[in-house]
Amino acid sequence: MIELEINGIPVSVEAGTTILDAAEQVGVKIPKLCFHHDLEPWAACGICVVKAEGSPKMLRACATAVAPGMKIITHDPEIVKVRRTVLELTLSTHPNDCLQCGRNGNCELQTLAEEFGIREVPYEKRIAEIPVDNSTGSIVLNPEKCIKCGRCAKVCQDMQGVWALEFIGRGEDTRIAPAADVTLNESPCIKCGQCSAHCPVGAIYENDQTRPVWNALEEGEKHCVVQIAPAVRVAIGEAFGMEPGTLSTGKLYSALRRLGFNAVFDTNFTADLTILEEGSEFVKRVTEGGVLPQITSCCPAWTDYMEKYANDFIDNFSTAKSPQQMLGAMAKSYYAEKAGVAAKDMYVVSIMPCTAKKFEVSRDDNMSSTGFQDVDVALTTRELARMIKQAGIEFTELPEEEADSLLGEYSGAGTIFGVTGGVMEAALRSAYYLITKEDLEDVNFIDCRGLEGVKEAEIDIKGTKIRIAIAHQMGNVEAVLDKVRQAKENGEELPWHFIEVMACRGGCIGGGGQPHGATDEVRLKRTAGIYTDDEKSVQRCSHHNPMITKIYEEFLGEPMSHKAHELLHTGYQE
Ligand code: HC1
Ligand code: SF4
Repeated sequence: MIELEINGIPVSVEAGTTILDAAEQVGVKIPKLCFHHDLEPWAACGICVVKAEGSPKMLRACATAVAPGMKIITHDPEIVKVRRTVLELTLSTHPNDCLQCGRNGNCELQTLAEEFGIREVPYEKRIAEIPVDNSTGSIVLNPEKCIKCGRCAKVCQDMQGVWALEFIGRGEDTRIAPAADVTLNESPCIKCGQCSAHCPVGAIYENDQTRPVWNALEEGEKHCVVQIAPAVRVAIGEAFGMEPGTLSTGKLYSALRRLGFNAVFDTNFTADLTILEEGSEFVKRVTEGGVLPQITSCCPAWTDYMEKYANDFIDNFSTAKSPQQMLGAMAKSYYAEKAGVAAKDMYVVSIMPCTAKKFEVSRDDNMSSTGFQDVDVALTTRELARMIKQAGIEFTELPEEEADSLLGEYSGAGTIFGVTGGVMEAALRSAYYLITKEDLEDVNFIDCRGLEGVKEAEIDIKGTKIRIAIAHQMGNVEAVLDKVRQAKENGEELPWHFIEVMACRGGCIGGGGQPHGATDEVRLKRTAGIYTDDEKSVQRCSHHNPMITKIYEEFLGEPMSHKAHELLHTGYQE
């Protein structure tokens, strides 16, 4: 351990700890802009400067490791003056339209300007006039607001391995953009939204689609139904001051009813349905010699990546649509029939932790046999939080309500879709049953859980050994794919039979549309909330969900039936 002092407070930390982290441990807050706990520090902005006794120059607290006996001063008039200058220079190239900004009230630059009491900026204002890029329909890049901290490019390159964003230009004209200055839609971007989740200001944000949803609710011409994704329930509370991981399912249902939706459904229900379809598909591939490994397809950023960069895996992709799309298809068919509403008169909204879900709803492959787009609009958790605030709903005071039962009841297996490893764990719980016609004694697959980038396990299903891999955070995925490619090339045994991929760190709980401020600490709290939901569920396996049994009996026939294929399965772009 290294012993040092910060502002005279003794502190003992592990070797390699930065001054910034050591200070946080004793409750001393050093301002930061380019630094984020998910990323390696690169000391770009200079606002975290501190002094060390005996050192002639100021140190950047984010990128300097502690040393034994250091005496650090984090705040004195000279340091505050330097920080104020950094802020003033940043503000000199930043527009003053905070009131019309998507990050108003939740902007790291705005907070610092307020804390430092900035009232005027003694430098000439120079705002870059570069058009806003909304070419993806999922995320919006507004270069005017960019403070060149570099977080988005780091996330895109280092965490996601996509390289859609980089610094282009030189000197004063340096800015963040896709390489060769193409639009985001022409770039390798997979719309995961991790850049928007890490941007400290309003330079990259979700494409706000709350207006058309308000219009549909106000006009009342369409029968408006809504679904909530697994991961939304453990994160939306953060937008209302609640602890990350707080389960807000019941409050969400009542908030959505108060907003005016005619029916409130749960994506967890169709997560259960996905398991029956995808699990049956897997069992068929294993028992009848189909293409293996089977790879999950419910993450649209991952699907986009596969189609662009790994389409040698098209035949490995499960043809099951994602739970979001399945719910839309079931709402416009099964539910529409029951409710006596024509599919053309239905408006399906989904609340997702994800920006790529906006892209998924408009994929050509996601038309179903209803003849209409399965889902009309996908909103992120952040957009729903704003709608709830606009409607004057006190979220924390809401009563707990139930979802509408037809497409709302779910098992613990459905809810764990929201975390990395959850789709796999849910699939294994039911694959065991589908193969053996017996239930597992213990449904917990601990090897599937946790934040390790790639997880592996082997499961013995009465003599059939199934090897699985789980990868999350796009940057971890290529290594998994390469291992499969190598085995195929060398004619060796495949390393795995089933692979789960989620583009965001931690799975959907860490999605690009979730409330800002996710770090691993927050992700673990949201994850714990999901497992609590699983443990308290009456049914822990998808095939035990009574409404799933009912829907097959009344409507779909059996998993993988012709009708199920027409409504619930899809294809991919070669
Ligand atoms: Fe997800 Fe999924 S788990 S993709 O992460 O399969 O977005 O939450 O809704 O569709 O169910 C996201 C979450 C979500 C789908 C499900
Ligand atoms: Fe990169 Fe994802 Fe942002 Fe696209 S959405 S620029 S892939 S981080």
